[in-house]
Amino acid sequence: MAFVIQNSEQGPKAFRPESAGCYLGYHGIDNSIAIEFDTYQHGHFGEVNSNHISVQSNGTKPNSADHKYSLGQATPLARLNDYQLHHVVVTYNPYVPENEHQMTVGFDGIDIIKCKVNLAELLNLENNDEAYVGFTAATGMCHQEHLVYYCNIDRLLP
Ligand SMILES: [Ca+2]
Repeated sequence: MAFVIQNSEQGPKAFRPESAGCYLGYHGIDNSIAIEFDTYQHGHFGEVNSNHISVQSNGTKPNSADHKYSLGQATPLARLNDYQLHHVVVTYNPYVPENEHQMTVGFDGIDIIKCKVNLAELLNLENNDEAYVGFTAATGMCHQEHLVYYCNIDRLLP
């Protein structure tokens, strides 16, 4: 599954049915960034294992599940599909000093990914800071349940 920030011209209908299976539902959504939670290893995507989190973007072009578009990735200590709830926190602060990371992905209390990414420069956003957020998920020949137990989005900066 993936947490997706996007400002595609298709708006909330940007989900692409052809991006099932290994494409996790976000592949092909233009003008987007996705934080994927991937439990299957596809060798042709350069994935390191079957239990990884990756921040994926191709800027304003259609996004890709290929890891050559990864801005940062990590393997969490726990299995993503261990039937347990995991606490994920994605933090984005564009106002950090130039040499620091604007985006972090925390998993069960540990920041495991830090990315230097400025969404206003990477993507074409409404009013330079507005976009759709949501989740996509997909499986191919295998079956898996994806559960978002709670989602809260806080805007901490003006
Ligand atoms: Ca992947």
